[in-house]
Amino acid sequence: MSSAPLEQSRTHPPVPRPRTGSPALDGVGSRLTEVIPAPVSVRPTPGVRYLLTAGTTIRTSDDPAALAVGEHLADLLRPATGHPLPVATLAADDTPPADTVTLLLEPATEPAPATEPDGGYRLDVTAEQVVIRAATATGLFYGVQTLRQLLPAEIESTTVAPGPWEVPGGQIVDAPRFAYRGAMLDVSRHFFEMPDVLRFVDQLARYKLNHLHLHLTDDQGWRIAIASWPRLAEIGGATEVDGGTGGYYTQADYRTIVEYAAARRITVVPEIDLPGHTNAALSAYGELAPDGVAPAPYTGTEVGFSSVAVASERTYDFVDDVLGELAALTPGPYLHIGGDEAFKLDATDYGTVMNRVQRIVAAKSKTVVGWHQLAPAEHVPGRVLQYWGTTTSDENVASAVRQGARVIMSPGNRTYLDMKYTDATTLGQDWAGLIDVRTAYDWDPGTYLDGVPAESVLGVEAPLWTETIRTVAEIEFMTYPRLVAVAELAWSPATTHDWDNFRLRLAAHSPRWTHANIHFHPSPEIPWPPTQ
Ligand code: NGO
Repeated sequence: MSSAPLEQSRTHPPVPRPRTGSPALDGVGSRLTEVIPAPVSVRPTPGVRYLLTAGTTIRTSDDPAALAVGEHLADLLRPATGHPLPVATLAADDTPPADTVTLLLEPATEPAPATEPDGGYRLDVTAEQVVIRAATATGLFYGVQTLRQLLPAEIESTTVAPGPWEVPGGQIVDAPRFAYRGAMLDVSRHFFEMPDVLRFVDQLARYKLNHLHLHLTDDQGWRIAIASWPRLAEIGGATEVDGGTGGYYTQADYRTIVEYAAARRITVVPEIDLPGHTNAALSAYGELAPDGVAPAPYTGTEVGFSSVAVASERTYDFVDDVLGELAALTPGPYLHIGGDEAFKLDATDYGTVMNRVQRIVAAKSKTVVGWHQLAPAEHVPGRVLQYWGTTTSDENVASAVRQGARVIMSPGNRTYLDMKYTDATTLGQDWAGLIDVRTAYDWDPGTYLDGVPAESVLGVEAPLWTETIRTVAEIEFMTYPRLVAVAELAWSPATTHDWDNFRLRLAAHSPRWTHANIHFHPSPEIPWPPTQ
């Protein structure tokens, strides 16, 4: 990871660490009221603490998925605590021993998490034990992410820290608002190696995001090996913006990403951008180009100049083969087919190609996701439009929603992680505006777009386009803290929405990021605690 000229210097005087919630809560107790995303309900038991010690054990229901979440918890806690934290299952009628963190699968756990969206849990902390109950292992996983935030910030340290590892007493009852909570990484404009992608997955999991959208193809690079069309990756993957060496994921790499994400309850949504944003594919196979001639590789940052040949059957062989291989590699329900900025095609040709592509996706038993320019294409059951506009009304989207389409909200001027925070931000673009934390946070995905009621909103996603982004440090600087704001919009009930409270909770999280070596933008909107 090379370090970039990030704006790490603070532009404001440090202010005292904020105390949120009841004034009766001390520094440990206040952690209960600083959880992000804000839970459905939080009831502190002032003065009560659970102390995690060298004798603490982790017990789970006798179920492989619950056991895996228990192992995940131990993996998260062992580096900083240095404690052994042995993990084992409990027989059905066993009561957990004292000094235990217990993860229980209980179908009847409130708030009814067996229904969509999956992921509800209840967390109880007493002086004797911590118990997380959920109807599904996904709910247990989210309870674990919350527990992580109840421990001191040093729990994020990769080396042993002194503790004490106190957890504030109380109860949290929680469940997600939206089923789809995501982030996108553009691996085409700049290629990111496997460890970088896996680290990005870890960042999503921390804040209960559950979809990783990989923008795998664009004009500047084709990043996934396709066995039936090998030159796509070999030639189309060999460059990137500004002419770097690029790269691509083998199918084994892609499977590794899928498995790593699945272990963190994250579904991979692969995108093959069609019919535009295809110069890398055309440079590898000239037969796909409208004039049959392979263009030169493209290393600039313009958009809208490329298109596959609409009238050629080879185009549909290509689409069928690529989406077939990707569908076979992808256990999740979605295939994202792009559909944005196809400026080389008129509406008729666009409809011709995208209607066929949508049918190919359906034939692979997958659900179509497309950027919202796909709205006028014919309705296929279940399809999902990703709104990236900068206005709050779009008649094509509203009309598609009336036919049953669902929407992922990614308004460009709210959620685009490649937009600059301020005029002084050296990375990123500003075509959709400047997005500091309040702009990213202060809107409601359920009421944002005219004609798109909350029931039609599948969820929220923050895309990170990488025309200007080259390193993990840069990814994290553009992601933190805006992705955390978007995660709260996607998870928390609208009734918890409160900027004044959010900025205090966010401030309290920065020591966690520092211990985890996460770069972040020290926004002047947030009263960050003094640096230790
Ligand atoms: C647009 C465009 C992308 C750019 C991005 C930069 C969409 C969906 N298409 O978003 O090609 O990379 O803006 O902000």
